[in-house]
Amino acid sequence: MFVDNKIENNVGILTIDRPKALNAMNPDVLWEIDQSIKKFIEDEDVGVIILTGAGEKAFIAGADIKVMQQLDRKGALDFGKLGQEITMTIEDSPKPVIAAVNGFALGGGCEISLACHIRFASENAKFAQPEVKLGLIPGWGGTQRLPRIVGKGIATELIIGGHMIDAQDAYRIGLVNKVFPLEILLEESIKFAQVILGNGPNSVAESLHCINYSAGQSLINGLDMEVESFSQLFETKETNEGLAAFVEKRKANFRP
Ligand code: DAK
Repeated sequence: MFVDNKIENNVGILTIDRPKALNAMNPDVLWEIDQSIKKFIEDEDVGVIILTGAGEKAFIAGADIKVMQQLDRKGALDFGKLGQEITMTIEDSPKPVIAAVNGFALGGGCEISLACHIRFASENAKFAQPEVKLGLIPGWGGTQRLPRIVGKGIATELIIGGHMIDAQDAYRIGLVNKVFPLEILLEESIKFAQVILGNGPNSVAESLHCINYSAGQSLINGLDMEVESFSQLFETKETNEGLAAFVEKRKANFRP
């Protein structure tokens, strides 16, 4: 087993644990991540998912280079599709997924973090899309998601330079939301997860949906999607509860 899953107070914590290869992803690791994320999405006890790496050195040091060395074109296509499917499952998750990046997030590891809705990093975290150094290109969405997050110019520099940046630089360019000392990274990620859990689950899911799918849409189409999501919420108990709680001067109870 390369992935450890636990649920603490409605937060599903998925820890990638393959220390001898700095949590690099071989097909087994990828498959376990895929299954674990899907289970957390289906589990009613889970409202927010945190993805992190075991140990103090790596979040995920990328796809397993030794495995990639054995791939032919067909194998690369299958491996690439599995990775892309996982990043889509994460990005499309109606439950927020937080990457708690606790060390190296390289190549496919950086791409997994890019698919998460929020990235928190430890002070020792390092990010790179180093594929060009291996004669590759990012293949799990790096060329698509990185420019959307940090802008085309910076993303291009990172992808064709292949160099590593530290957590502070990642923060400066907007790649990570916050930086914490390693010892409190998970604790702070859980704290933010608890903030989200206090909010309406449907409102959170609809927000994620609108934010994700506004990219590439015209403003008019994006606004149409937003107003549709907004109005749908008026058929839910959650919205009744949220509005009533304000009027009655009490805290909303979205998860009775
Ligand atoms: N794969 C396999 N093993 C890895 C690994 C990786 N990505 N990263 C580290 N390891 C292993 C090392 O080989 C070493 O194992 P032993 O030699 O002891 O057996 C062990 O982890 C410890 O690593 P080091 O001894 O190198 O540790 P250092 O502290 O000296 O250096 C490092 C840490 C992270 C700087 C270094 O290990 C490193 O540069 N690792 C490679 C990082 C990298 O280039 N990652 C990106 C991989 S490319 C696709 C789509 C996407 C992708 C692929 C295909 N398709 C569409 C088909 C994704 C591509 C990538 O992710």
